[in-house]
Amino acid sequence: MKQQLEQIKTAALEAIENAQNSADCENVRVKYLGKKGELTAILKMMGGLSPEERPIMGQLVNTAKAEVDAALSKKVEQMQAEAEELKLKQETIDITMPAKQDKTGKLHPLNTVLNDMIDIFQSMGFDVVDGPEVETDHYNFECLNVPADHPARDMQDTFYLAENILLRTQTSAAQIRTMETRKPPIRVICPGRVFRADEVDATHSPVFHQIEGLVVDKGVTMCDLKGVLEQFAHEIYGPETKVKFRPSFFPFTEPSVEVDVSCSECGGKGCRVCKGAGWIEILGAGMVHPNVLRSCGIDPEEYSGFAFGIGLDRLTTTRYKISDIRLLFENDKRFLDQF
Ligand code: 2U9
Repeated sequence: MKQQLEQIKTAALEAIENAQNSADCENVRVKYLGKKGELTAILKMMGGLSPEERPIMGQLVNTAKAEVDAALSKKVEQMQAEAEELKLKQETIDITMPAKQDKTGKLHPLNTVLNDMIDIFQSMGFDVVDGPEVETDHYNFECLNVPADHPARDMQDTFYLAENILLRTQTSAAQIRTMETRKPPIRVICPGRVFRADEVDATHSPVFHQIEGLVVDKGVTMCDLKGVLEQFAHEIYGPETKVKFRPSFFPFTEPSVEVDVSCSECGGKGCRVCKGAGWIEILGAGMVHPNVLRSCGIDPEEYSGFAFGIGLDRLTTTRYKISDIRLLFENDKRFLDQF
């Protein structure tokens, strides 16, 4: 029986030595130490031994069982350690690898130019106001002294949504609303999208962007208008830029002017950018028409004001030498990534 015990123990230790994985170890445990295992079975055979032999044999079997159990535990621990080491090796991070570039968003060129313009006007004391894109005929045209037979009020030029409801053609309506709710002194700019039923081409889009400005106070004159707009032109194009005021006409301002700046590309000599003129038109402006002040409940005998309108898209295309205005609206990442 002793010999049989020795054989079982040797076989068990050999099986443990040869185990390749945890399933093999479990099979060895069941085969030798389990309820019906070989070492358990040998204990049951001890009934045939003499009372003197029984405790000796019992001790031998228990020692053998403990030896197999310890070898098995050691093997399992060793396998777990090996698996852990392999896992760590596979998960090793190479800290010398270059990091993945994080993709961050960028400002659209229109927003960059708009932010610059807002900074300039805010530094001169202007507030930024907002207004609805869907407007009434009253706020968009009537209050601005645009007569009923003016071509701008034609269905061909304005997007009407219903009778007397339209997509604003300029941001002036927001300034009309400001004059209704605030008392002078008023100094506001209103940036936003505007809509006109234009044919689409490289320089025209039915949706474009404006910044309009309005100043109303006692004693505001054309000198104030010139001072503010010259300051604006010098901040945007540089202090050496020449600024020219040409007489013009708008229904909402009287007198009205259009403002040109000397071409920053050629310094005024004439080039492809300014189409040989040496000047680039940047905005329209004028003294607010007395009828416009009156329509908002402001007495033109007591107050006066000036207003201006700047096309943001043209300012952006000339600054960045963008050849086609449509690129500003297409959101092509290849185009936008260049700014
Ligand atoms: C009020 C009264 C008057 C705003 C003005 C212009 C002249 C002008 C154009 C510039 C380029 C439109 O986007 S554009 O095509 N605008 O020439 N805008 S005066 O006059 C106002 C505004 C508000 C209450």
